[in-house]
Amino acid sequence: MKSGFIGIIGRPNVGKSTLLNAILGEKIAITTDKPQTTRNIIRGIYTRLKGDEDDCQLVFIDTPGIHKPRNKLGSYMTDTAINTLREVDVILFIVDEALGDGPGDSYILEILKQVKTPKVLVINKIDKLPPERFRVIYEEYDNMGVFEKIFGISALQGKNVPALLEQIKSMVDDGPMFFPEDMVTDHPERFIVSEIIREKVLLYLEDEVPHGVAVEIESYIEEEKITRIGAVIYCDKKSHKGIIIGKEGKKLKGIGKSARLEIEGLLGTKVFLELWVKIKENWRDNGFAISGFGYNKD
Ligand SMILES: Nc1nc2c(ncn2[C@@H]2O[C@H](COP(=O)(O)OP(=O)(O)OP(=O)(O)O)[C@@H](O)[C@H]2O)c(=O)[nH]1
Ligand SMILES: [Mg+2]
Repeated sequence: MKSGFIGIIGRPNVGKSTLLNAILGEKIAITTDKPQTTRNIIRGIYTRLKGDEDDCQLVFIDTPGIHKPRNKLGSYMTDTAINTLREVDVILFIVDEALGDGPGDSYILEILKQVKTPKVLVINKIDKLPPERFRVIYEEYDNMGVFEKIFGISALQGKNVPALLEQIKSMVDDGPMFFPEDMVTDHPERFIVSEIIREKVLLYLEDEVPHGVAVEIESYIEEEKITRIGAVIYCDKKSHKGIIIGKEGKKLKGIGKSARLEIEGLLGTKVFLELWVKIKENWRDNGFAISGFGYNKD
C-alpha cells in the first residue's frame, strides 16, 4: 500500500481546514470566515483499505495560516506551519481569489522554492472565481515553475477534491500504516471539544475579541447517557469579558447552545456544557500562557 504525510499550508482564511474536512468527509478542524482560526497542527488520517492496489493511508497535516506575526502566539503559529514543510512527503499550497502579490505571498514562495518536497498548488473557492480570474492565477503560479501540478477546487462544495486525492496518491511511495484503520485523527476528543467552543466564540464575536480567546477544558466526566463538560473561555482584556457574556448573558448562552449541539453530534451522547469566562491579560505575548493553552511543539 501507499502511505505518506501531506502538509496543507497557505495564508490565513484560504480554506485549508475546509479542505481537510472535505477530504475526510468529517469535521475535525474548525473553520470560520475569520483569518487565523487554526492555531496548531491538526492531523487528519485518510485510509482506504479494500485489498487492492488503490489501498493507501494519507496523513494530512492542516496548519495555521502563515502571516506576519503581531504577537508570540502568531510567531508560534507561523513557525508551526513553516516547520511542517520539512516533515512531509507532499506539500499542498492553498491559495484563493484574494491572492495578492504582497510581501506575505512572496515570503512563503521563497521558502517553498528552497524546500525540495514535491508541491501541488491548489486554487480554492473556484465556486466564486470567474474563469478569467482563475486563468490569471493559474498562469501566474504556473510560470514560477515551483509546482508539479495545479488544481482548481471548491473545498466547500467538494468539487475536484477526489481528483486532487488521486494526484496526491500518485505522489507518495509504498509505506506502512501509520495509524489504525478507523482512526480519523489522533487528537483526543477533549481537544476537538475545546476547538468547537472556540469556533462558536469566533462565529459569535467580532473584531479583536475572538482572536484573544483560548478555551480550556476544566472537567470532562463521561457518564452512561451524558457527558458533563466544564470549560473556561479566557480572554486577554478586561473589557472583553463583558462582551463575551453579553447582555443578560445572552451571548454566552448562544455560544454554549451551539457548541453543545455540535459536541453532542461528535460524542453521540447528551452533553451538559458549563462555560465560564475569565481574563488572562495579554496571554498572547506570554510564552508560559501560550504553552499552557497547548500551543506548543508536540
Ligand atoms: N465559497 C467558498 N468558500 C470557502 C471554500 N473553502 C473555504 N471557504 C470559506 O473560507 C473561510 C475560511 O475557511 P477555513 O477552512 O477556516 O480557512 P483556513 O485556511 O483553514 O484559515 P486559517 O485556519 O485561519 O488559516 C470559511 O468561511 C470557509 O467556509 C470554497 O471552496 N468556497
Ligand atoms: Mg484553518
